[in-house]
Amino acid sequence: YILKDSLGSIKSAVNFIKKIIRNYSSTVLIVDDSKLYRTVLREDLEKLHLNVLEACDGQEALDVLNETEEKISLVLTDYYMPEVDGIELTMRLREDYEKDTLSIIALSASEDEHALSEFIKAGANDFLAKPHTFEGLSVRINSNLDVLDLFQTTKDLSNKDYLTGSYNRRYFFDASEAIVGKNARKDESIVVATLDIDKFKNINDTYGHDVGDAAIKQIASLLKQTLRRTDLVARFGGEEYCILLEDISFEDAQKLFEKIRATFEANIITIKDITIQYTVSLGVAYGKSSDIYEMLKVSDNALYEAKNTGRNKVII
Ligand code: GH3
Ligand code: MG
Ligand code: MG
Ligand code: MG
Repeated sequence: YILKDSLGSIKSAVNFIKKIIRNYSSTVLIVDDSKLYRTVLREDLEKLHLNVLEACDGQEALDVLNETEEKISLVLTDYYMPEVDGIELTMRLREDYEKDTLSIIALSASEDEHALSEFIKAGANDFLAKPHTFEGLSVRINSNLDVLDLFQTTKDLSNKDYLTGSYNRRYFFDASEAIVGKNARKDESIVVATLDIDKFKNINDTYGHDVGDAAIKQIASLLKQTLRRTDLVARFGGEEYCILLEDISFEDAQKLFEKIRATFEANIITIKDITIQYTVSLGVAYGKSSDIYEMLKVSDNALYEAKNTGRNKVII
C-alpha cells in the first residue's frame, strides 16, 4: 500500500520492483580520466542498484571488456581522455558489440554540441551533459537498459518456442552455422542427435493435451541435467528435440545419449494428480561434416531405425 500510494498503481509498483531486480544483475562500466568524477558517478549508479566497474581511459575500458567475466550492459564514457578518447573508444567498441547488446552513453559538456554529434556518429546510443544530475543520469540509464531488454524480448520471440521456452528450429540453424563451420575447418567431428518421445499420441489420447504439453516442457529441463550449458538444444516441433554437440569423443557421445535415454526412462512426472512415465528414442549422427542438413538426415534415419526396432533406445 505504501508503494501503491507513492507510485500510483500496482502495475507501476511491479514495474518499479522489476527494474530494481534487473539493475541488481546489470553492470555499468564508467570510463573517465577524472578519479573524482568516477567516484561521483559510482555513488549515483550504486544508488540505482547497479554493479559498477571503472576504467581511467578508453584503452583500459577495452581491456576491462576483454578480461572481465561479467556481462557489461552499459558503458558510460567521457569525451576527453589521454590515449584512447571517448569517440575512438565508441568506434572500437562498435566493431565488436552491436547497439542491441551494449549501450554506450556519452558524457560531455552540455555546450559541446559537436562532441555529442560525433559520439552519435561513432555509434553511441545516447548522451548526457556534464555535470549530470542524479535524475538525468537515472532516467537515461533506465531507459537504455529498458531498450536492451526490449531487444532481448524481441530476440527471444523469434528464437524461442512459446510452449517450452526452448530454442526453436530457426535458432538451431542460425547457431549451428558457426559451430559446424568451426569444426569443419579444424577437421573435428560433431554430433547431431534427434530425440522423440515414444508413443506420445497415447499420452495425449489418454490424459489430454495439457498433460502432453507438460511432458514436452519436461524434455528441456531433463536434457539440461545431462548436457553442458553451451550445448545447442532446440525444439524442432511436436515432441521432437535436436541437439548439436562439439568437442566430444564417439565413446563419450555414446555414454551421454545412453544416460539421457535412461534419465527419461527413470523419470516419473506428476501433473494434476496424474502420474505418467514415458520413454524416448534417439537417433545420433557422429562425424566430420560441414553440412548440418546432412547430419540431421543421418540422425533422422537413425531415429527411424530406433523406432522400428523397439523404441526406448539409442542408435548411433
Ligand atoms: P512414436 O513412438 O513413433 O514417435 O509415436 P508417437 O505417438 O510419439 O508419434 P508421433 O511422434 O508422430 O506423434 C506426435 C504427436 O505429438 C502427434 C501430435 O498430436 C502431438 N503433438 C505435437 N505437438 C504437440 C504439442 O505442442 N502439445 C501436445 N500435447 N501434443 C503435440
Ligand atoms: Mg576527461
Ligand atoms: Mg513420438
Ligand atoms: Mg514426433
